[in-house]
Amino acid sequence: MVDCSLISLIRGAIPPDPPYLSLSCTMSTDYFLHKGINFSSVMYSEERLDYVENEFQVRDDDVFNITFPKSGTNWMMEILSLICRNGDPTWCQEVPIWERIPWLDISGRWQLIDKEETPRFHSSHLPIQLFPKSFFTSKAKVIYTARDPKDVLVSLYHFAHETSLIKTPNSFEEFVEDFLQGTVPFGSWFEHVRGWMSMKDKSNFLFITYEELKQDHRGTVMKICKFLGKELKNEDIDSVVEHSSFNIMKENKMSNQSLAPDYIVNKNSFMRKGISGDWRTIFTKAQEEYFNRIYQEKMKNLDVKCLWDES
Ligand code: PPS
Repeated sequence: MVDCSLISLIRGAIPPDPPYLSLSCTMSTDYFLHKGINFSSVMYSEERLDYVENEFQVRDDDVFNITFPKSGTNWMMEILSLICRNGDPTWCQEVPIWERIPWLDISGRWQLIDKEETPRFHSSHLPIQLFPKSFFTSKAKVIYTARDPKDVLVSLYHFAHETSLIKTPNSFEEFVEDFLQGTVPFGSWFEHVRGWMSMKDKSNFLFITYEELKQDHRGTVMKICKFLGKELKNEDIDSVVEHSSFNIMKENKMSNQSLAPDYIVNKNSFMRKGISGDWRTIFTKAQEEYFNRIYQEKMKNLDVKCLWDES
């Protein structure tokens, strides 16, 4: 059973500044290559990535919220925060999202994670091959959220114009190529999903899609509760669903990233549209066919059907 009261007490004692503030305030977008994958030097470092992979000690009752960027990470962070508190939104209204379910892989303020009492919740965009080695002999749980890659691409493309974490693309066409080649931060979406899906039959792994959350928000929240061994009353589940809705998160300054510095994300641009299928507004027919061809090639033999495969 998950009980997060201790975490919040401990976290409550820590000032709610974003992890980014402890980093150098540079606006330039630089990547460094770590084991063949691009990372933004604005918030990531070789030291931290090496530490996370080789030294970070995963505990059996840790829970990891893992995604490729722009797949619904913050949405899941909000859902998990609310589940922890039996649907009570106070924590979400008073503590920034990055303090509640902190990032494992980001440099700065990570001591917060290392010193916390259990159970600990972490967020991460890491591909499986860079994940802590100690995870693979633990019983820690992973919730992996995936999203239609064409929507991920479009969300990332817009985000790239609002942040110094991603190089601003010269054109959408160029960005499609970067995404398909896996030269965007965190590498190839295909490798990321394929890598994590190798865990799909394990009992400590839950695969969720953004589309599933959109289609059946309540049912998916219940599925997450079951996976975590957390029993919530009907009205508590209603509250989780209500307070993790797009509109409420968009208005909540603790959740909408408006407290983050502009070089991380321009004000009020993070909660952009929150819909499925936005790719249709920007992909040309030729780009769609090209993308689908590569998708089929790269995802063949993967025994998983997602809602977006039906569209
Ligand atoms: S990040 O920067 O990688 O951590 O971004 P991430 O949180 O993974 O994804 C951001 C996209 O998720 C949308 N979002 C939501 N959609 C629906 N409901 C809720 N509650 C919600 N919260 C965040 C957010 O708007 C981004 O998608 P786009 O398509 O850009 O709107």
